[in-house]
Amino acid sequence: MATQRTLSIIKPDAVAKNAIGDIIARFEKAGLQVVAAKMLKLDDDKAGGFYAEHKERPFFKDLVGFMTSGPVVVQVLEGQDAIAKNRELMGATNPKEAAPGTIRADFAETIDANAVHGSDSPESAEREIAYFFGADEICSR
Ligand code: RTP
Ligand code: MG
Repeated sequence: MATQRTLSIIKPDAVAKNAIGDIIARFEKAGLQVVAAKMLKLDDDKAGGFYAEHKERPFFKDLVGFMTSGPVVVQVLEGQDAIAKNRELMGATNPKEAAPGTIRADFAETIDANAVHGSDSPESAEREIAYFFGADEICSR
C-alpha cells in the first residue's frame, strides 16, 4: 500500500472537550504522522466551501453552523494507506453506529457534532489539503 496524505479536522465539539491531544495520539499510535497542523476559526464561506459537495443537502446549514461554532484543528496526516486508515480510526458518521474504540464512538455525541472529519478519497484529500495548506506549510518527515 502506498504512502498517502489525508486531511483531518478536529471539530469544534472535540476541541471544546479538550480532546485534541487524545485524538492526535490515536493517529500517531496507528502509524500516521502529523506533517502539517493549524488551529483556526472557520467562517461561513470557508466552512461552506469545504463542504460544497453537501450544499443541496438538508443538513448543510446546520453543518456550516456547527463547523463555525468554535475553533477547529486542521491537520495533514501522512502514512501507509492514510486515507482509509484515518476513516477507520474515526468510525461511522453517526457516533451511535460507530464501532467501539473509534474516535467518534469515544468522543462524539451526535451525527452533527461528530468530533472529526477525514478525507474520503484520494481526490478529496488532494482538494482538501490544498484548501487549507500551501505546499510550504507541509513538512514531510
Ligand atoms: P466528514 O465529511 O465530516 O468527515 O463526515 P463523513 O464523511 O463521515 O460524512 P458526510 O456524508 O461527508 O457528511 C458530512 C457531515 O455532515 C453531517 N451529516 N448529517 N443529518 C444527516 O443525515 C447528516 N448526514 C451527514 C455530519 O456531521 C457529517 O460529518
Ligand atoms: Mg465526508
